[in-house]
Amino acid sequence: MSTCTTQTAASGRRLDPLLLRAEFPILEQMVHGHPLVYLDNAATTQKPRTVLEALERYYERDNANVHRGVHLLSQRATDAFEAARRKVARFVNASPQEIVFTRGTTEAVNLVAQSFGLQHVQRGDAVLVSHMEHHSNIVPWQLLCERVGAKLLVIPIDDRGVLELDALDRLLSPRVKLLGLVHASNALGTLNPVAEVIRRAHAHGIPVLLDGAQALPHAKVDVKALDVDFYACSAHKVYGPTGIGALYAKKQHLQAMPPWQGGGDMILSVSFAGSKWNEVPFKFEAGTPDIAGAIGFGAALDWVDSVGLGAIAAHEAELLAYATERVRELPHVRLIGTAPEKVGVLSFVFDDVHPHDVGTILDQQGVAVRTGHHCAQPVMERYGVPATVRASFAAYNTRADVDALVDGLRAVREMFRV
Ligand code: 7TS
Repeated sequence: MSTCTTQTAASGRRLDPLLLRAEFPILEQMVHGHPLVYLDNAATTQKPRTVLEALERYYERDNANVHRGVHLLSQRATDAFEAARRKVARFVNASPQEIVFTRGTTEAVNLVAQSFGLQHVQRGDAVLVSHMEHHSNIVPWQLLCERVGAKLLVIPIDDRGVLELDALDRLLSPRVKLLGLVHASNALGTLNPVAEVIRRAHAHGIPVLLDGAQALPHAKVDVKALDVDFYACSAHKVYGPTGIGALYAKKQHLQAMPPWQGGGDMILSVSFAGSKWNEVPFKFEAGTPDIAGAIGFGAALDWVDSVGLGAIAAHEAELLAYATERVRELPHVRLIGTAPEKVGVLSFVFDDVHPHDVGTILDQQGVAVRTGHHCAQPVMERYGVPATVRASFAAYNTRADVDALVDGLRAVREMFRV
């Protein structure tokens, strides 16, 4: 591993996945008569008891609207909500004013496209993304480009799923007004050399947005060291609740950007002659936010801190290496995504069995994997497949989970033997 600030950090601590499992009530259940083996963590992770308790405690004791009441419950709700913002900020080394709560990564990217994008991208300009983006870092830019008459340019990837940096250099030009890049690919697992990409883009004065949905749970993110302009993430991929996430943006960007949604909380004053915007980050948080969700997000980051991100990353790297080796041994299997730097995502296809059939047979054995295009259809098109089977790992997975996956895949092979 390199010493890059965003690489999976080496850690002296080791985690015990069996101890951690006990903190996740959902993992105790049986599925189709088998103990649940949950390997769909890139879609969403399960939630530890501390997160579930934080949600329950909020609704049982503190529920009230934030930023507006003088009464005690409203003050407690506001304090907890703002404490969660400070936790998110600390987790990525930002200041709390630079953290906007959103519904998740998707909404964070849309916010940047519709506010910063509309302000900076004009007819004849370009937005640059990579060939390994999730749809949520493609479609918002397509909508913007169609609206203003700009072009979407694409950085190619090689057969392993590694970003082609030489091609990036050729694509960087004064026309490009923003570069959007996935930090870790959900379909391939590739962990991109984001510090280097940001350095090259900034040398041309081009701001960079990173889609951190898959990186935040696995790699140390330091927005200051990266000097990244925008960082989008979702709580539910990092052991937190669904429907909440965050956008980090440099303060000077947030201050210069126009609001993208209007309503309560985002204003200082309103009159029919005109309105004045609230200070950042509230300017971008119109309406009652997902207060419980934000508090749950904070609790999830506390949980990750208590286990240690470095220990989680090291554990997942071990599982990925073991799973890669075992799945490779199976006949007629092709791995999709073999980059040297990866997070815990193993995508593959069988030559002769459709991924959906594989997924259905695995489910019958209690093994939950994702099959499909993973909202990354350009990646599927790049490898000439309609879909892949994807196993993705989290802190609570074990080698026994990988063995159950491989046993299930052997059963698939048996069934489809010709
Ligand atoms: N970006 C990446 C890289 C993702 O993996 C996802 C979700 C998103 C953005 C969108 O996140 P959201 O929280 O706003 O929905 N990825 C997946 C997946 O791989 N399977 O289900 C959702």
